[in-house]
Amino acid sequence: MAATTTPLYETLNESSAVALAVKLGLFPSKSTLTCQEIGDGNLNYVFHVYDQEKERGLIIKQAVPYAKVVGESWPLTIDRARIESSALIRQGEHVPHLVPRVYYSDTAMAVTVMEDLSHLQIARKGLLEGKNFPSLSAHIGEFLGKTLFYSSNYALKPQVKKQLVKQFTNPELCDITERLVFTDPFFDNDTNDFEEELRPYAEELWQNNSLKIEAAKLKQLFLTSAESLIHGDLHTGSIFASQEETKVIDPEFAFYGPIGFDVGQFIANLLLNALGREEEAREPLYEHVNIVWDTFKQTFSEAWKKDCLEAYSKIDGYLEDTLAHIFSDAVGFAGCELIRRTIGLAHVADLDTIVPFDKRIERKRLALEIGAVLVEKREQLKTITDVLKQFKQHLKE
Ligand code: SR1
Ligand code: MG
Repeated sequence: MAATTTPLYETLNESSAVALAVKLGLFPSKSTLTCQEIGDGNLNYVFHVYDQEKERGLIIKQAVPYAKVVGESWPLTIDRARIESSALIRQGEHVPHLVPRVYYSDTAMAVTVMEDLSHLQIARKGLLEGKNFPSLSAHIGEFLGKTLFYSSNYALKPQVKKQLVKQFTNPELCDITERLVFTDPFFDNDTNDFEEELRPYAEELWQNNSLKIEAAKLKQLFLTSAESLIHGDLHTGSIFASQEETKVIDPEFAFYGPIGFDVGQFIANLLLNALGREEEAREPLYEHVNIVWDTFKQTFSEAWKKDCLEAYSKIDGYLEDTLAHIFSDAVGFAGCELIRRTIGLAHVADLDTIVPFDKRIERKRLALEIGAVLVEKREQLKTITDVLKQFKQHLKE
């Protein structure tokens, strides 16, 4: 059974998507428009409407009242469309060059009409083709530094921030992450999905109580730490990129959560891509990991020095202490992401397309091993160099 919608909700198809774009005055009525459903994500429909003559397009995204990846048996709130368009608008206030422009949104229809980014490529696809997107990590570092700082208590009056926490309460999408990232992969749960050859390693992980306690602590942080308006699903499939441009899309999982979550998920997805590559091709990914952390740290610190409202902000050591806790959280969250993308429900092509099969299993085994180290040793790993050292060491053994 699908989630609740109102009578104003109607599922779009290619012709009603075109009609909507014309009705909204986004194209003149006589335009020669084409439309294609291009959604390849797990949850929504995405229509690309294109004016052949003017060579101009736009995107109409619609949330359906269930998870598309599973079907109507998995009801899912369409409120995620409201969350997504509001998050894009807020992010656009701080990093307009790094998110798509929103032209229109309608909560009842669960529709967001936004900038056409089809001149760009999904970063995961490009990375899999061996592209390195030189600007990617500096852009994402800036995105993280600005969006996370300016939505936090460091930059906002407590009353304003509390209102935002309410506006961005997103229980159903958070529940997906709580289960698929933080719970199911750590237990022998039916939602898990992995090759039989990985079972001994999965079982080892399920029997590792100290790892499970650390995973439980990270889950608690995700459940309770309302630090900033986070993207909530910042993997490389949520990013469009080219050599020069980067746009972060799909913030339907956005809510007030721990700052380290977005940072950790992005780093983990870079590492997942590195795991699919041969040694000589991994360096650009390591550079991205270094750059994203350094740029995040620098952007966040500059914003803090310029705009921090907190009375304690100028106390020596407070900023450094804040960055240190964000870092260890991010390392732990990165570990959870490595584990869940290997044995959980939602996989990544970076691992699943590794050939031959034996190599795939070996790299997945390493993903589990490294993931567990990042979760368990997150407090000991003090710098991004320490994290990369661990990663490289495991790949060599
Ligand atoms: C049912 S949704 C599965 C995954 O896809 C999304 O992009 C999130 O990563 C979620 O965990
Ligand atoms: Mg998504």
